Amino acid sequence: MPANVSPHYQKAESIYIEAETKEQKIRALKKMISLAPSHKGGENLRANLKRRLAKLKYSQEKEEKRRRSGKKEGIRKTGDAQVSIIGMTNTGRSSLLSILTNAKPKIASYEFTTISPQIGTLLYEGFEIQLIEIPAITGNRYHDRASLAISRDSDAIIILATTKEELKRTLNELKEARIEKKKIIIMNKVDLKIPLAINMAFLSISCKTKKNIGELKKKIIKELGLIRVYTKDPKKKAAERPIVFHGQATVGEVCQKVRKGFKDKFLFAKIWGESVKFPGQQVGIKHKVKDKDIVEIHLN
Ligand SMILES: Nc1nc2c(ncn2[C@@H]2O[C@H](COP(=O)(O)OP(=O)(O)O)[C@@H](O)[C@H]2O)c(=O)[nH]1
Ligand SMILES: [Mg+2]
Repeated sequence: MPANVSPHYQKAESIYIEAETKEQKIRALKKMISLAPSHKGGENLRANLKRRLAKLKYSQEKEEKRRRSGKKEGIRKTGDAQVSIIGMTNTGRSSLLSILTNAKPKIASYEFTTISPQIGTLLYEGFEIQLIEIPAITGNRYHDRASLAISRDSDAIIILATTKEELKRTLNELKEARIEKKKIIIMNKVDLKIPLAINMAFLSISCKTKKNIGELKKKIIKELGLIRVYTKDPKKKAAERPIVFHGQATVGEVCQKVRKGFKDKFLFAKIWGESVKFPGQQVGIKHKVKDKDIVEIHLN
C-alpha cells in the first residue's frame, strides 16, 4: 500500500479485504477508487484498482448468467440416494471412495490431488448409493464454498478426518457455507492410533486395514433412512431388485412406482414381512410398508 493514502482509503481497503461476497468487494473497490490520492503517485494505484474492479464485475456477470440459465451447482443424482464425502486433503477421501465403490480415483500422499469431484456407486444389499468425493477443504473460502456447493443436492454428508483439528475445521467450513445435511462423522486411519478426544458421535475406520468398513456401509443406509420393498406377482417369486423409498411408504406409493395407473385398479395387497402380523396378510392401499417387505399387488 502506498504510504500516502488517507485514513478513509485505508478503511475502505480493510472493508475490501474482509468482504465475503463479490457485491461487497465491488462496492468497497469503487469507494477505494474514489478515495485514491489524486496526485501523480496515485495514478498507478487507481489503474490497478480499476483493473481489479473490471475483473470482479466480469466474473460476477458470468455467475449471474450461469444462475439465470438455471444450471445447478450440484451433480445429477443417480441410484437411490446421493452422499458426499467431505474433508481436508490426505484424510483418505479417495481411498474411501475406491473401497466403497467402482470408482478408481487417483490416490496420492501429496496434497490437493483431488481437484474435481470424483463419483462412484456403492452397491450394498440392494441399495445403489451415489458417492461423491468433494475437492479438499483448503482454507481458501472462495474455493471451499465452490467445492462444498457440489454437495447441496446430497441426501447426507460423510465428514472424513483423521484428527480433532481437521474435524473441527471441516465442520466449521460446512457451517460457514450454510450446508445443513445429515452428517456422518468418520475418523479415518485408526491404524495410526492418533489420539482422538472428540465429544461427538463418530465411527473410526481404516481404509488401510478395512476396519469398520462394513459398519460404515450399514451406517450410511441407516442415516439415509432408506427402505427396500420387493414386489411380487401372484404365484411368482419376488423381484430381485427392490424399490427403494426414503423414510416411509404406503402400499399406494408402491403401486405408483410399479406402474402408473396401478393405484386406480387396486383391490388389495398381500404382504410378507415386518409390517404385518402374519405372512401373506391382506392389507389396504394406505398400509405402511417396512424395510424388506414383499408386496403382492392384486388388481381388478
Ligand atoms: N495409514 C493409513 N493411511 C491411509 C488410510 N487411508 C488413506 N491413507 C493414505 O493417506 C494418503 C491420502 O489418501 P487419499 O485417499 O489420497 O486422501 P484424499 O486426499 O483425502 O483423497 C494416501 O497415502 C493413502 O494411502 C488409512 O486408513 N491408514
Ligand atoms: Mg483425493
